[in-house]
Amino acid sequence: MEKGAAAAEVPVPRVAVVVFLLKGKAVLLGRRRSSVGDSTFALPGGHLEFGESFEECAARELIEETGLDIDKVEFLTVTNNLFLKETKPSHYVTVFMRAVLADPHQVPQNLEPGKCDGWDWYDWDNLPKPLFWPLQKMVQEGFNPFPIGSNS
Ligand code: IPR
Ligand code: MG
Repeated sequence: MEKGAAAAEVPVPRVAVVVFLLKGKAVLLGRRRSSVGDSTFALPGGHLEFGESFEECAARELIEETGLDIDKVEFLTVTNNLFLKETKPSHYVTVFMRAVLADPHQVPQNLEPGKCDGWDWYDWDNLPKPLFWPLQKMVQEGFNPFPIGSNS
């Protein structure tokens, strides 16, 4: 096999940026339609593109997937996730950001209906099931995306 062809078949880790979009005590979640995490509730976000900052990626993904303009975008944490049993085995380094709506009156739209059943706000104390497992793991470990001192 040619060197180039062999290299093309080697799977590589990818970078994803996802966003805890906070509204009062709630976060925005949508049920995924994907070869990874299908039918589980997950945060908006997606693949980091060449040259992007995490903040730029977060803002672009939110516009593309929900039509929402976001503000106060901040880095929270990063996880290393292997999805080896999924339909499409993959490996993602996932960067978790938080943000708020630029205009609190905005309503999320489902702009990528092939990838998501729809977006809605869910109270942090009453999250839907099943959550996408990397998010579920964070919740189980006590992760809280809200700023310290907020009323969540
Ligand atoms: P896109 O870029 O399609 O929004 O990606 P995604 O939402 O499938 O996210 C990919 C990373 C996940 C699987 C952690
Ligand atoms: Mg996405």
